[in-house]
Amino acid sequence: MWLGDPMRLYQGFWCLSFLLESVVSFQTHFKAHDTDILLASIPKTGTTWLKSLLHTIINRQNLSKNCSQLPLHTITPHELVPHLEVTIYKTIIGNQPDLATISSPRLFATHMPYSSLPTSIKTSKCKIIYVCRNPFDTFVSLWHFYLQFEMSKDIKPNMDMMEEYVEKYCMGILPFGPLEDHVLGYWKESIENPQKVLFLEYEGLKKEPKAHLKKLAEFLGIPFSKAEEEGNVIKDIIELCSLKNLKEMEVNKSGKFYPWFENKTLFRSGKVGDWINHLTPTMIKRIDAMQKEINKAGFSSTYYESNN
Ligand code: PAP
Repeated sequence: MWLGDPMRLYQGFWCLSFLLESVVSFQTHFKAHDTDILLASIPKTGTTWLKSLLHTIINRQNLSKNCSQLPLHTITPHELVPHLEVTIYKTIIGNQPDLATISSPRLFATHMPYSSLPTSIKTSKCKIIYVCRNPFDTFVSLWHFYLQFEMSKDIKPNMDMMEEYVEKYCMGILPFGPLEDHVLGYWKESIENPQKVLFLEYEGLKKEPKAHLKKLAEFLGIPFSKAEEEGNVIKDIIELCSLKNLKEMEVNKSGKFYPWFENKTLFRSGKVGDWINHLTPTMIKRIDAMQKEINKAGFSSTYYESNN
C-alpha cells in the first residue's frame, strides 16, 4: 500500500494496482515512431514542469501569439502531454487508442522504469528525456501529494507514519519504485546511448534554466537559432512555464484532469532543499544512506551531494 493505494510488484517495479491493466495494455500495443518524444520520470521529480517546457519548446512558433491564446493557458500540461499508462491506455481499456492521427512529433510521458518500456520505444529512434530530483525533496513532495489523493482521504498522518513511509521509500516500495532502479536504468542508458536518452536534474533546471533549455532543444534536433538566443524566446519559455505562472492559471487552479486529485495539487512549493523543513534527522540519515547506494551503483548528481 502507498498511503491508501494498493500496489503490486510487477516486473520488478511497484505498480499502483489501478494502473496494472493499462500498463500491460501500453506494453502490448504501443508502437513507437522514430519521431516520438517521451518524457520519463518517477512521480514528483518535475514531470509537470518538463511537460510544459517540452510542449512549449516544440510549439514555440506560438509564442508570438497573444499570450492568453497559448495552449498552456487553457489546457493542463498533463492533457497536452498525456501519460501513456496513466491516461491514454487507462481511458481506453479494451479498445485500441487511435494514436496514428496525432501529428508528429508525438509527445508522450511515462512513469515506467526503462526496463519495462515496450520494445518499440527501445528499438526505434524515438527520443527519451528523463528527469530526476534529489531523493529528499522527492519524498516530501510524494508525501504531500498522496495525502491529498482520493484514496488517502481518511488517513490521519503523524510523524511515526511518516517515518514508516521513509523506510518503505528507501526499501524501494513507492509507486513505480524502487527509485534506485528507476534512476539507474535511465542513467545507464543515457551514458551508453546519449542520442537516445537525455538525463536531466530538477535542481539543474532550477539553477541554469537557459543552458538546460538549449540542451533540450539541441537534443530534440530543434536548436534555438541565433536570433532566438539573442532575443527573448528562451526567457519567455522559462517565464511561461515557471511554477509561479502555471500555478496562477485558471486551468491549473481548478478542476480535475485526473479523477483522483485536483489539478492544483500538482503545484506546491517547488523549492530545492525544502526537505529540511519536513524531515527529522533520522529520516535524513535513512534517505542519505539510500542515496549513497545509488551513487555506489554508478550515478552521481551534478547538482547535489550526499549530506554526510
Ligand atoms: P507528477 O509526476 O505526479 O506529475 P511532478 O510534476 O513530477 O508530479 O511533481 C510535482 C512537483 O513539481 C511539486 O513539487 P513540490 O511538492 O516540491 O512543490 C510541484 O510544486 C513541482 N512543480 C510543478 N510545476 C513546476 C514548475 N513549473 N516548476 C518547478 N516545479 C514545479
